[in-house]
Amino acid sequence: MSRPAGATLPAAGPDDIQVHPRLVSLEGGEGAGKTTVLNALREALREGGADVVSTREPGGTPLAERIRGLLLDREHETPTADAELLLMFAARAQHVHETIRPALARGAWVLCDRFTDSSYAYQGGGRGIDPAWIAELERRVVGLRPGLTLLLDIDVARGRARTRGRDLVPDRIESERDDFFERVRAAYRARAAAEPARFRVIDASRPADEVAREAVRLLREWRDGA
Ligand code: Z5A
Repeated sequence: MSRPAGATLPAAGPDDIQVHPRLVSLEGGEGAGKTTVLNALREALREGGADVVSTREPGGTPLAERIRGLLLDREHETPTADAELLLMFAARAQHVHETIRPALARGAWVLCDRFTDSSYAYQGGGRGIDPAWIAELERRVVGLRPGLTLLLDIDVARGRARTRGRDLVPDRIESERDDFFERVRAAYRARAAAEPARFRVIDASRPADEVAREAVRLLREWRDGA
C-alpha cells in the first residue's frame, strides 16, 4: 500500500504501553519448563479464588493458533526474519485483542506462556533484528506489557536435552543451532538486567518441583504486593 509522500504515522512513545499487574508472562529457552510452571501458577491463583486465564504465544485464539502453525511447521519455505517477526506480531495483535484485554477487563489474571519478550529474544537476539523496530511494533500493535515476567533461565545444552527426549520431530525454530539459542539466552538475560522491577530470574536447571515452588512464591509475593 502506498502512502502519500511525506506522510508519516503518528509517533508512538513509551507512554503508549500499559503495564498491567494481572498480566504475568513466562519466558525462557527451549526445555526451560514454562509449561510445567504455568500449571503450578494457575493452581496457586485458583486456590486463592481468582479467575485465571492461561494462554500461550504464538497462539491463544483460533487465528493466532493458525499463525503458530505457519510459523512452526517445516512444510513451507523458510520465512525471512522480517516475515517471522511480523507473523509473531500478527498473532500477538489478535491474541491481545481477543483474549488478553477482555480477560483483564473482567478482572481475571492472565498467565501467558511467552509474550513480547520472546520476540526481543528470538527475533532480536537470535535473528539479529534491530530491537528498535521490535519496540516500535510493541508500542503500535501491542500496547501492553506484563507487570511480572518470570524468566526461567537454563543452560542451552541442558534445556535442549530435555526436549530432545520428548520431540520426535523438532519444529522449525527448535531445529536452530546452539549458537542461535545462546544469543536468545543472552538477550533474555540482558532484558532481565535492564528491567529488574518486572523480571524475576529463576534458575530452571533444578528439579521441576523446586522450580515450580519458587515461581509460585514469587507470584504470591507479587499478587500480595500488587
Ligand atoms: N517464539 C518466537 O520466536 N518469537 C515469539 O515472539 C514467540 C515465540 C512468542 C514456540 O514456543 C516457539 O516460538 C519457540 C519460541 C518461538 N521456539 N523454540 N524453541 P513454545 O513455547 O511452544 O516452544 P518451546 O519453548 O520450545 O516449548 P518447550 O520446549 O515445551 O519448553 P517449555 O514449555 O519451557 O518446557 P516444558 O514443556 O514445561 O518442559 C519441557 C520438557 O522438560 C518436558 O518433557 C518436561 O517434563 C521436562 N521438564 C520441565 N521442567 C523440568 C525440570 N525442572 N527438570 C527436568 N525436566 C523438566
